[in-house]
Amino acid sequence: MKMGFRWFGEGNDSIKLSDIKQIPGVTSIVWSLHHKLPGEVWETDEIAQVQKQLAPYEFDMDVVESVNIHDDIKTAGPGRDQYIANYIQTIKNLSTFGVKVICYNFMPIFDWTRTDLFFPLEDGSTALYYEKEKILDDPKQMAEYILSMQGGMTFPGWEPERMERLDELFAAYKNVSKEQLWANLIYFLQALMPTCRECGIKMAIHPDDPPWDIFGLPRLIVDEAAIDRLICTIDDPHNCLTLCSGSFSASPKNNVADMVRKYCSRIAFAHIRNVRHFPNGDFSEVSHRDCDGDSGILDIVKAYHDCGYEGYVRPDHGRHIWNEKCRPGYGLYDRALGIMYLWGVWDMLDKLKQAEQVNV
Ligand code: CS2
Ligand code: MN
Repeated sequence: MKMGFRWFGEGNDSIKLSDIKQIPGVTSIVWSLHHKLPGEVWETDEIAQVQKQLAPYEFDMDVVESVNIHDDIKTAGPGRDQYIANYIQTIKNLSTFGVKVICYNFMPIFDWTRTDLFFPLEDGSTALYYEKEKILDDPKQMAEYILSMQGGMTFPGWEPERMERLDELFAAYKNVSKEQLWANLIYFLQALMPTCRECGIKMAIHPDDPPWDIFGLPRLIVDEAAIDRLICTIDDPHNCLTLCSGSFSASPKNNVADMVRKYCSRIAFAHIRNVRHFPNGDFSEVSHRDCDGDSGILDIVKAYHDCGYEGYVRPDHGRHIWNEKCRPGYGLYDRALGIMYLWGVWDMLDKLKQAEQVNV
């Protein structure tokens, strides 16, 4: 596996590239142009700036997360074809910098959704938390809460410009059924595939987080049946997955290790994160250590190892520890601990495999 670390860009992240460089085994910076609104073309001079920032540290820029998708593409609105043309141009521009994977999602209106961004855990740290009951109420209240936590930082998928237009957005999605949303996703991907083939770029969809409908909005990428549908409908090696263990395992029905084994050849990017379930359906994010949560981190890492996974990985969210002031879920310390846990398991599996090969 190739280890990555999500970094929000100079002036937009409290973490320095020189600090990331000191985490063992990190070779990729998972980056984005966070000032761009969904639908805008990413220009080559803007991409070149990031390349220039990463170069002294010898990080690659192979994985972009996210190039967000305009709501007109998701709702088949009037600007859809123009926004798809812009997306295709962005893919072409990214490919000239050697980008190999684009992580994106097709969630209506809201990206990842949590009700508490700093939920206290028993050990004194805090983490992202989802309280099911709270999602029954008012989406505006939730958006206001999330935006109030931004403190000047960008939260991808929670652009204030979009959140201000929630009524308009909900109206645009009113007549978009789950089936129509599927049709719009397929239309979008079909339009992109020729360019992806030409440019050698894989489109890696991130699951819906959490993996169920919220506020009456349909959500697609929630389980194995949905993945089957997606990859069979467009059976192209450039139509891939970002397998996010934390997103899928928020639903106890999903077994992420099984998914890894089933879809390994189509996983371009792995997010590894651990989640603890509560009997009423609430869930909390926890450390990467297997026994701290219910995602089955050891089984997941073993599944990747058994499959000979050579794609990109990153620890997804971490807790907030040691009083670090950071973007929710994206501190330095706990993600670095997560990486070391993942390497610990991986290196041991490598060693056992080598010993097995010597013994045969
Ligand atoms: C990420 C997602 O922070 C997170 O939960 O895993 O927001 C992810 O970046 C997007 O859904 C990808 O488009
Ligand atoms: Mn994720």
